[in-house]
Amino acid sequence: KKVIFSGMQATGIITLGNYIGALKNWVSLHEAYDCLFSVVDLHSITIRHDPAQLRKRSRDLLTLYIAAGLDPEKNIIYYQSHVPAHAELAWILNCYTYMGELNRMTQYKEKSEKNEDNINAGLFTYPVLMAADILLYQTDVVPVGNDQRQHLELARDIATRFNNIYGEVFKIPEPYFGEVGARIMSLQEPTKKMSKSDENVNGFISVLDEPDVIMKKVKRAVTDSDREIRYSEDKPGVKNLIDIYSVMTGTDIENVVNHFEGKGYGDLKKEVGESIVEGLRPLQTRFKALSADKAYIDEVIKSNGDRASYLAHKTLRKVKKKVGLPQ
Ligand code: AQP
Repeated sequence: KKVIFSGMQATGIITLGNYIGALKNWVSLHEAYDCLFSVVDLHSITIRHDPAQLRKRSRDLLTLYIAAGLDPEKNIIYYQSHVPAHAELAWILNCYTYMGELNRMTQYKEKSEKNEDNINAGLFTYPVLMAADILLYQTDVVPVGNDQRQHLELARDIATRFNNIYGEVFKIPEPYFGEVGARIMSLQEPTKKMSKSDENVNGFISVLDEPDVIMKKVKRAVTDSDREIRYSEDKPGVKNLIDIYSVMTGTDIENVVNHFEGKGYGDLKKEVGESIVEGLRPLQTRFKALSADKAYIDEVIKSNGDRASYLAHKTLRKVKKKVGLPQ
């Protein structure tokens, strides 16, 4: 079987965007591949955070992976920080990555503009840690949102460079992008992507939001002064709601547009809100049950972390040998 690696940061409770753009796709792939799904907690400390909150959110995220349908018997679901090989390989790969390459990363530019008072070296070398995450497991396929395309390209360049010097050490990973249109935008600023760390809580729907909160946030969603329900780039708010409804109900865009013909924005928002509430209900129910089972989650963390470590060390040993670090 081919290997898949992917991960998410516990910088907030994951949003409907993370669910549609990542988690939902992972579930559709998890049987056909050997999958590693990581809670990439080392990545999360590149921005200022509250330690207790990070610990709680990391555990919630790992639990959400399982609640969404990923299987810790078949897949490997683990904390990145429990496998020190990630940080070790990242250091080594730092020495094979150029400043110029990292300077070109648009996410770094965006994040450093948002966090002007804390532009730390970790934020700058974030893509190298991400390359290490992927390359450690000889990953074939990386399912990511479009926003991660540039980082994945860099991981491929670093791997190719390393292989050119030392022979075939790393597999060159291929990207897997989910369905077209599955980029979910902020409900308040529909030209910006929905983000879990958005300061405006009305901009995103968290997958653990209560039904009444979901309905309220969708009702407040920014649309436009027009009244027509049309799927068009010049109507980003309406387009986003149509996208969400389409994914949550499994209906193609054309049929969604037909469904809403002649209806108003009030109807659209009500039905979109309901589709989200219903779509997330099974996930929320399983999350509650799993969270209450502390012993089970602890066991998954331990056993899956060990399985990840075993695989990671195979690659790390090889890399250390190639670069001449003493065995
Ligand atoms: N709005 C989105 N629509 C579709 N997919 C999305 N992803 C993120 N936002 C959307 C995908 O979700 C995965 C999670 O990536 P991450 O946790 O590493 O962080 P991110 O991409 O930076 O996501 P956020 O929610 O915007 O987090 P913060 O606010 O912390 O920066 C990735 O596969 C991503 O493509």
